[in-house]
Amino acid sequence: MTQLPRLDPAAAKRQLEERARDLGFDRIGVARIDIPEDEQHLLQWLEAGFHGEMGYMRRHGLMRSRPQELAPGTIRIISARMDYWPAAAREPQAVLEDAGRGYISRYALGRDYHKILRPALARLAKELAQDIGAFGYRVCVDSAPVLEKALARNAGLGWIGKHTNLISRDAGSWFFLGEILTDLPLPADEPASAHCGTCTACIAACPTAAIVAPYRLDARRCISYLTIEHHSAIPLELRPAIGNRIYGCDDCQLVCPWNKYAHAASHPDFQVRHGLDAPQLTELFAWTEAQFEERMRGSAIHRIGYEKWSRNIAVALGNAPASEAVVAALEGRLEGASGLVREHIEWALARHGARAPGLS
Ligand code: B12
Ligand code: SF4
Ligand code: SF4
Repeated sequence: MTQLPRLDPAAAKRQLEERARDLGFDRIGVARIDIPEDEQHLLQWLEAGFHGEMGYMRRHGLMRSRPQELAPGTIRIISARMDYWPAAAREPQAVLEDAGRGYISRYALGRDYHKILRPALARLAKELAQDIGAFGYRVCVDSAPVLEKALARNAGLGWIGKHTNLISRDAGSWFFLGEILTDLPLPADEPASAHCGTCTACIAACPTAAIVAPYRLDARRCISYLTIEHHSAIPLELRPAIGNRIYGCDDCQLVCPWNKYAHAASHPDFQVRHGLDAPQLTELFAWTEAQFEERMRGSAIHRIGYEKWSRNIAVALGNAPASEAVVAALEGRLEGASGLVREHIEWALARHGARAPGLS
């Protein structure tokens, strides 16, 4: 462990909170590292196969619930929240009900959050080191293999709701999480208490019944997984329920009563780009790969690539009201389509009573 002979842990924490606010974080907390119950839940979740094609979840093993194995010497987790709700975006329900438009989840309408949170956390750690002297740390956002929600709960940032997202009593759930794993002996916060009570609105609202029990998400049924993480064909039986959701899904959070306390994002980079809050499906489907690359640069959507993006839009077009424009948009992309995209286009055309040329 780093030697900091004159460290005043309480003063260091106050510095940290001040610096975090200045860097755009909406809340920060400090957790101890032990999460034995969450480790058990993670193991059961993997055992049930709920992770689907996300093989990295299994590969990272117990490092996910034991941060000290990921970064030796870690004794505290600094957990940070950044709100992303884009206030100026088109009203979500109106877009979900307009089947000719694509619905993109609120978190992905602006710039990729990894590009915002990671540098801000690295800067926070550097600035704190200037204040109190060098210390050991590692920055994590999302892809780093720690159980972020469990650690954030223990840092007092909120509780894990029945839909499995972290909720804060005074800020809802429209926020990202990031962490600094550290060897600093900072004073730990009290874990947040849970406030779902008897509510089950998220379970009832899920279009694909992915929340198989309170706090248990079968990712293989979740539209967020199907449209972002799943690489192969989307299971036929789930395609109709996906509706017009072409990247991620927000339904379980849209119905959560705690989100009336959510705050709008203050970071300008979370505001909508390229009209992605209510795009016409036929227009999106006409994008070439070069246009996708250019327009999605810097967006989280870029990570899924043109092929999966096209697969998702084909499903939404299959669920859109039949029209000549929809059929023409689908047929227009058949030539040169990969096997994966072609199969989804053929499915969509069949939904509209049309056939791909060459099919008997
Ligand atoms: C894998 C992953 C996914 C997967 C699986 C989601 C999941 N629930 O696990 C998929 C692709 C489906 C997904 C979707 C989304 N994700 Co995601 N995802 C992750 C990631 C990388 C790992 C999550 C994980 O460890 N899952 C493992 C399982 C075991 O955990 P769990 O389901 O949450 O279960 C916990 C509890 O519910 C409880 N539990 C489990 N079973 C049981 C049973 C009982 C009886 C009890 C009492 C408790 C209990 O213990 C578990 C451990 O704490 C994290 C980042 C990270 N590194 O943590 C982001 C993260 C969770 N995702 C995030 C977001 C924003 C989303 C979406 C909202 C995006 C979108 N709009 O499409 C959706 C939300 C879907 C949903 N309802 O959860 C944010 C959440 C922020 C927040 N406020 O909570 C995170 C933290 C990323 C970030 N850095 O901000 N995600
Ligand atoms: S994100 Fe959508 S599909 Fe996934 S659990 Fe929530 S409502 Fe269900
Ligand atoms: S909708 Fe209800 S049950 Fe679901 S997370 Fe929110 S408060 Fe909890």
